[in-house]
Amino acid sequence: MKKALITGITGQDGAYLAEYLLGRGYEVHGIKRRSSSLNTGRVDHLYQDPHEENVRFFMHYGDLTDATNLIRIVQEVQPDEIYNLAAQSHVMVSFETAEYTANADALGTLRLLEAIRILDMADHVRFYQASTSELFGKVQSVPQNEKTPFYPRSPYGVAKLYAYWICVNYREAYNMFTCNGILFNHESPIRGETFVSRKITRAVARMKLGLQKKLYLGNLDAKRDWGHAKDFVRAMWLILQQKKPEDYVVATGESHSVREFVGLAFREIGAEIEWRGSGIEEKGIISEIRDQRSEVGGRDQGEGIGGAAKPRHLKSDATASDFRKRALRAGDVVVEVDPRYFRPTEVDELLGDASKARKVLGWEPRISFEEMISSMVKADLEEASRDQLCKDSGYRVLNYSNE
Ligand code: NAP
Ligand code: G4F
Repeated sequence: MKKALITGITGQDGAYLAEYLLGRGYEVHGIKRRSSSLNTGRVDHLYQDPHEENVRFFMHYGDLTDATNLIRIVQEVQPDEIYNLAAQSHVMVSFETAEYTANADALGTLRLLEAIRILDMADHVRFYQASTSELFGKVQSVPQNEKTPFYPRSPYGVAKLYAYWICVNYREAYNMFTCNGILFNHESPIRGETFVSRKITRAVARMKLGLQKKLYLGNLDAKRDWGHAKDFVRAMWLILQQKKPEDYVVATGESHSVREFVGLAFREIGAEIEWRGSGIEEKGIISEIRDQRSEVGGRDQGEGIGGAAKPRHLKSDATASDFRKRALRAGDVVVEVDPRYFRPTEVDELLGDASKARKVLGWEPRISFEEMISSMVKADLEEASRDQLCKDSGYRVLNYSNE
């Protein structure tokens, strides 16, 4: 049985990858950080009581900033494949925590590679590095592929640039099987709440249920090549199954603006958005509310992560009357620009060319941009409805919507 070690298993990609590898018969080990409250929500459905037989899912406490701990875990687990997904992954936050981001994202990668070397495992361990389209930053050509020069635009991008090159260097210097997956943005219902995609779908769901009045965003013109995380973790695995270690761009080949994302998310709840004004005065206003049946109840229905059943108290025939009851009306200003979300240096537009991944790995995305947004809004409606139930029952509901 193949053994995989995943750093960042409690994150979006770690959870999907763990599920995917377990499905392929792997024994999966994950590194989680100690935190003051539980941080395993995304993988709780994979947990197996260690006292049971045939357990294939294990978690180890660890941190990418702690070399001795990484060496010990790699030694204990003796993995065939290591997927280094752990990172301080928020671009905006990296401007505030630049040193920590470099420590975890850049040096963390080096520590893992050194652990492999120190333990004499360099000749048989396969190593995947979670590289990023943020490396292209201020893009030097459109679309971006494996040959496009890098120009990172944030401490995060710069830290990831080190990680990218140290993987290439260890491949060339020590003949190690190290690969970079240069992944463009990928989202899902379990995306962190402060990335723009989830911030939008969460706000839309909460507005529909009257739990939030407005969504404040930064750069509405930013364009990203957004795919679904489930498709992207499949590419990670494929990258490590090849004969030769190489680097691959993984992307959908479609680019959409933040503004477009907002429009589609609102459409999912039957509301049309009209944009008025420009610059920091631009506003998103509801121009129309359709009498639309909106399904509530399920993120990636029928599958492992979050495949929860529809809560009983929810009506499946939510209609325009819900909007009337819950406050959203045509003419409402629902989106405003807040310059606090502008970045000191921005990546304006990303568009990936994944021809190599398509040709060599036979990879292509299966979930469209529209399907992804739809699944995210539905899942957030389910979550918001839980909050709504609490609120309607007189309990306090926290509002941390505009982070
Ligand atoms: P994510 O949801 O933010 O997950 C990051 C994971 O890393 C979490 O499990 C987090 O633990 C863990 N982590 C953070 N700092 C750590 C440290 N010092 N030691 C150990 N673990 C640490 O990120 P994601 O979206 O799944 O992305 C996975 C990887 O792909 C990241 O490296 C990211 O930079 C990269 N990437 C992501 C995208 C994308 O669009 N999602 C695109 C390209 C590349 P906690 O749960 O305790 O916070
Ligand atoms: O969702 P974002 O924060 O993702 P970003 O910066 O593209 O980074 C993500 O994708 C990278 C791959 O390219 C990963 F490496 C990285 O780990 C992370 O997963 O922002 C997307 C765009 C940006 O241009 C940002 O300025 O949306 C713009 N934006 C506009 N308003 C906002 C907001 N971003 C956030 N987070 N919050 C806003 O209110």
